[in-house]
Amino acid sequence: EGVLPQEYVLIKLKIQKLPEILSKLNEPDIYLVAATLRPETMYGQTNCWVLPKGEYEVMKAKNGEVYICHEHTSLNLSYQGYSEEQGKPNILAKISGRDLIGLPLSSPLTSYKTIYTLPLLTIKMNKGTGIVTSVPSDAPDDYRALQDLKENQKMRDEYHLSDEMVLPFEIIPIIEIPGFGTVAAKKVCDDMKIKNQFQADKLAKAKEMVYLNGFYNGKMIIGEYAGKPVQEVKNIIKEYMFSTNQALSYSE
Ligand code: A2H
Repeated sequence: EGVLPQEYVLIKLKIQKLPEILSKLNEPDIYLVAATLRPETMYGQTNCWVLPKGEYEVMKAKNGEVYICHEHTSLNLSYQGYSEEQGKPNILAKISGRDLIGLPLSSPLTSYKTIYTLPLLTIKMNKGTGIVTSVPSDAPDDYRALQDLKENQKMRDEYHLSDEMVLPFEIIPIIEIPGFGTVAAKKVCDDMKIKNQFQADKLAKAKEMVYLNGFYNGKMIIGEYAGKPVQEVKNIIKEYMFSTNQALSYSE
């Protein structure tokens, strides 16, 4: 880990229908917050990931909004202007990853009106919020984990996922990278014959390759900035989501 703080964009994914354990809090607007370094890829979200065994907190921020994230994140957020009192986040409840799986969500910029929370077994709980939004076109981890669920009915059954939460979600091409096409993560995973989400070394290489090439050579092919280089629009899209209150700034 570096010495400098990492700055993330937290994407707000609103829970469309609260489960009992959350509806009893009488807070109508509750968001999963997912940490990303690639705000310009949010056009391609197909689902959101949580760690089934993870423990999350439900935090009421000083602006009245309610966020779900890992406890280290709520504590950090309390020092970053999101709480009345620094170091004292207002925690309404705790909830396990398992209880978040299968929830319908609305998320910024994606063309899917509803996406679902799905299990990802490789989430690190000491990083970001412990919640990751999934962009299978450009993130090899996301591509491979979504394929795992699509190809494996047993795995879907294990997490009580209906087919509708997984199978209809096609990859959305959002960025063209010369030499990689418009679904770079799929190309690299297929080329490297990555078989599942647990092939950590191969996935790390794939991620690095797609990430660097996407940033330096990628061009948007969707949305308002179609035709523009990723480098040029990354911050514009980030600021747009901040100013419309669809995302939060967070560092750790
Ligand atoms: B990125 P860094 Cl399209 N555990 O967002 C595992 N992965 C996590 C995480 C956690 N606790 N918190 C965040 N992440 C993911 C989009 C994306 C991302 C694309 C392409 C590459 C990419 C959509 N998923 O990341 O270790 C999040 O996935 C490649 C760097 O803090 C976040 O950005 O450097 C990224 O890893 C943060 O990684």
